[in-house]
Amino acid sequence: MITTDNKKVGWLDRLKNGLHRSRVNIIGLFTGGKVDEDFLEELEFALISADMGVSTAGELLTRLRDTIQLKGLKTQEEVRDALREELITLLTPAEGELNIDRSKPLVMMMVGVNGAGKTTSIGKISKWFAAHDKSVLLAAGDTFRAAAREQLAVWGERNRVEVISQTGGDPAAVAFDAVSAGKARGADVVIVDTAGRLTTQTRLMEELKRIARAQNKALEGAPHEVILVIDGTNGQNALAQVEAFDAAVNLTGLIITKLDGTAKGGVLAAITRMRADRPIPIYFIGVGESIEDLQPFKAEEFARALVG
Ligand SMILES: Nc1nc2c(ncn2[C@@H]2O[C@H](COP(=O)(O)OP(=O)(O)OP(=O)(O)O)[C@@H](O)[C@H]2O)c(=O)[nH]1
Ligand SMILES: [Mg+2]
Repeated sequence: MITTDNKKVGWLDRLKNGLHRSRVNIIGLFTGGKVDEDFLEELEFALISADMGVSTAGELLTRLRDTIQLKGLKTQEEVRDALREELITLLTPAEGELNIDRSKPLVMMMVGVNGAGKTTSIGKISKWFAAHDKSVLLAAGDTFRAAAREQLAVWGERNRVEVISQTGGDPAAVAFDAVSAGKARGADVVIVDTAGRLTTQTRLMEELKRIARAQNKALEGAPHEVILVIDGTNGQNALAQVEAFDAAVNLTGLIITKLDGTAKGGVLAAITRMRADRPIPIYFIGVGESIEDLQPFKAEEFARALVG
């Protein structure tokens, strides 16, 4: 998604601004003083406050203490470099590129809690695909609300992307129709939007399975990607969302939005660590509402934005 160097600089600044609160708390500790137990404890607290959670921050600090001993690090500046490296190592398994050429059409299903940013992200991604000469078909699987259908329809018109919808219809039927249409028309990508749902709404979580099965009936192997969209300001609750949606529909990727508001950012480290054995790639992160505000996740970029 990164097209020019100019855009890239703008993006990095936006990411840094977005993570401002955590950044100030963490970077503010590096005042050039001594590397003692008080300093390390304050650092651990700043990482916990940045939404990393107690265990991830604890693990980072254990590794950092080992490195300080092993390499005989003396200055805070050296410790900051070491912290950045540890964070990059922790986050790197979450880097992953969306490979859309492995099926035609490639079918992507978007899931998540209410208001996470699913429909907005679909809009941004479709626009990007369209700009790269990939034909996209959208399934308005959020059949509950007319506004949701309209939201996608507007996006579709703006970007010359066809939207399959059904007034008051069954989301599984809409998904089936869209994947069938995508197959028949030789579309490159079919994206299935779904209504937001809470992880505690058992019936709605079950419904997701049915929506996924309908896609598989229309095209074996579909959905190829099941992407959980997470609101970056949800903090540690994001972990529960990953577990619940993964248990229901086997997630293949994540998008973390709204890293521009009150989000603290550390939750990306917590999610990656939680799934250290079987990482779920974070395909994109979002720092705002315009199309350039959704960009691929890069561990080093993110670590630099968070801890300097
Ligand atoms: N600041 C900010 N706002 C965002 C971002 N992504 C989405 N939003 C806003 O979040 C709100 C909800 O976005 P939607 O895309 O409608 O969320 P959704 O997951 O489709 O919501 P439901 O369909 O109701 O579950 C909208 O006002 C978006 O403009 C982001 O990266 N940053
Ligand atoms: Mg929506």
